[in-house]
Amino acid sequence: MSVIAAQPYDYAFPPGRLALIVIDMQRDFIEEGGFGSVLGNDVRPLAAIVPTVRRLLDGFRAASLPIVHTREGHRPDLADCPPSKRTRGGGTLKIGDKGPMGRILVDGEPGNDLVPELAARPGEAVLLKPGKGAFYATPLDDILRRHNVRHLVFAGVTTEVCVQTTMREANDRGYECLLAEDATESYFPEFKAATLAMIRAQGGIVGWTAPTDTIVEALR
Ligand code: TIU
Repeated sequence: MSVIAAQPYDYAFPPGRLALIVIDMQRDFIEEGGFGSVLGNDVRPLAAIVPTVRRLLDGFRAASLPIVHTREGHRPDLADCPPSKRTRGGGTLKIGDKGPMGRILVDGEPGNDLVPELAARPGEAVLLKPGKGAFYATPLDDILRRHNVRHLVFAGVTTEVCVQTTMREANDRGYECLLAEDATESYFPEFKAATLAMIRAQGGIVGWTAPTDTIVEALR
């Protein structure tokens, strides 16, 4: 087994059998002028992790390991968007409405694209996910089974919403989950800190956390 120094203890994985899941690094959550910033969030902390996520991606690319990107979004007809999700918040801008970067959280719109620095390369899967968790209503589990991996590294946004939800879904499906601490971010720093703490509490009840450099070094 290969080993990565992590919290709450070393993370072990079979060499060559590790996949990277990059959650929702889409323009609407990360770029100034997108949906996230229009809602009043400060997107700068999220934009700041882009180079770190890129280092992680490049480490997995150099090691020829599987990579899956996700985008939170819906079909243009919104058939996969429950009304409860569309109306939540009661604001004027709803999913499917015209936002600053096209229709909000709709597949094919500019705001739903991954930020250009983190664009997928040929051979990397990009999944459209209608939920917060990336296993719900997507072929993620099938893709990972086809790659024969049970060990997953996570990056992306936001730590406590889509990243944590996906890690919990993966954990319940028997995957061993490692979160790259500095390749994930939240609009709320206290939520990120709490999420890292709760993932590794109780002996790693959801999984492990480690810095990106430590993970990339272990892939070499
Ligand atoms: N990707 C993701 O986390 N979607 C969200 O809706 N996050 C929020 O923090 N709102």
